Amino acid sequence: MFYEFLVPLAGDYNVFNVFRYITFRSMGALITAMVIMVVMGPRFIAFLHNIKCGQYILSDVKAHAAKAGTPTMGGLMILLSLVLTLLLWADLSNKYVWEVLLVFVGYGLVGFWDDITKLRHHENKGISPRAKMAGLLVISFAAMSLLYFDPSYSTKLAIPFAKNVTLDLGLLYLPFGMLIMVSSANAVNLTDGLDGLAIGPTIIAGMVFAIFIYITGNSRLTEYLYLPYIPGVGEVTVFCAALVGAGLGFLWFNAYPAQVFMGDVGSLSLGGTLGFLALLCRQELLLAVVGGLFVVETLSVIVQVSYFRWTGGKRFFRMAPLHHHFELKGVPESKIIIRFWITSIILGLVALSTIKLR
Ligand code: 57M
Repeated sequence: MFYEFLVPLAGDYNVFNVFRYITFRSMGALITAMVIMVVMGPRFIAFLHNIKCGQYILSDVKAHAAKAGTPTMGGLMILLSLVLTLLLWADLSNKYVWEVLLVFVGYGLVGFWDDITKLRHHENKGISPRAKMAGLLVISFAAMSLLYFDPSYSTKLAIPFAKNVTLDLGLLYLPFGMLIMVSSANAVNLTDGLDGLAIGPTIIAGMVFAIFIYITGNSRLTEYLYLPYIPGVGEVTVFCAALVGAGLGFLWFNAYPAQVFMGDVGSLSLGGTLGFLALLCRQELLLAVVGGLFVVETLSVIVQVSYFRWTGGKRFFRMAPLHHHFELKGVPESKIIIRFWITSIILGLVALSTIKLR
């Protein structure tokens, strides 16, 4: 909105020229999203309490019993603050802004449907896995079709650390992209089991993608850095910045001991969107590094389930996903969270180091 209303005034008042710059609007978006969250948070959490959105706690990990009744569906706040911020700061004529919103809101609605169903049943039983997957696939298909038929996009995968090596997937790029989005959403969902554990790495990934996306939309930088140039995609930096701001604002309340959980409405929307951001800046494989922590958590479940089947009932970890293993070993929750964040920061830096290393 600022872009549409204030940039035309730049001819008469030079000062409004700053609203042209993606960097300026991104900073504005980050601060706006964070302020909306911090101001709205206490009222929204009280509202969730009032409408009895308390989390049902499974009894497997004893330390979690004290968390019973903590309101969930805090992801709705992230959704609201991000959409409002984008309407204020983004160039609304940019198609990529609407595409990323489609994934973010679409995945959020599927998560919301699951959360509401769990609350209605007063236990942890949400919609069927099949219905959930169908919802996520429909949205992923719509988003991937938009990319696939976009002349600015190619179906060639960039290989991290390699300058001239690409892998052309052709029509397979469509299901590949859908797989990336759905896996990323599920990986963030699995990780969301300790206070601040999912939102911390999401904020870091948001920062890393803000940099990659800004570069991808800038012809001079892409030429210098041998990265793919996609005109117009740079505007999504404003979305990434709003994501970081809303994430920080959510962490304000989700930090240990949490006053609110994000629910599936938060974990699915954030996870699916991280996958789509990787597709938008053509760094699909690098997502495994940026979101390395989510990958490790998911792998721990795969190892646990496979080992259990293979050995006829033995466990590899005390419990999966990995954070539960450390909890059951007696590591305090806040220590696990901060160590996982440290790991994420290092992985984010490794991902950034690939910018020049190609
Ligand atoms: C979501 N949800 C949390 C909260 C959050 C296949 C299997 C590995 C699936 C997995 C699973 O169900 N994962 C999905 C995990 C839950 O959090 C809610 O869910 C939302 C995210 N979807 O926003 O609303 C609990 O997590 C805790 N929490 C916090 N702070 C937060 O900020 O403390 C969440 C957010 C909350 C709260 O206690 O109630 C969850 O863990 O349920 N299943 C598991 O993760 C289970 N693992 C398991 O069964 N492992 C087995 C096999 C299958 C691999 C094994 O190791 O043998 C664990 N789930 C629970 N307890 N609750 C087991 C221990």
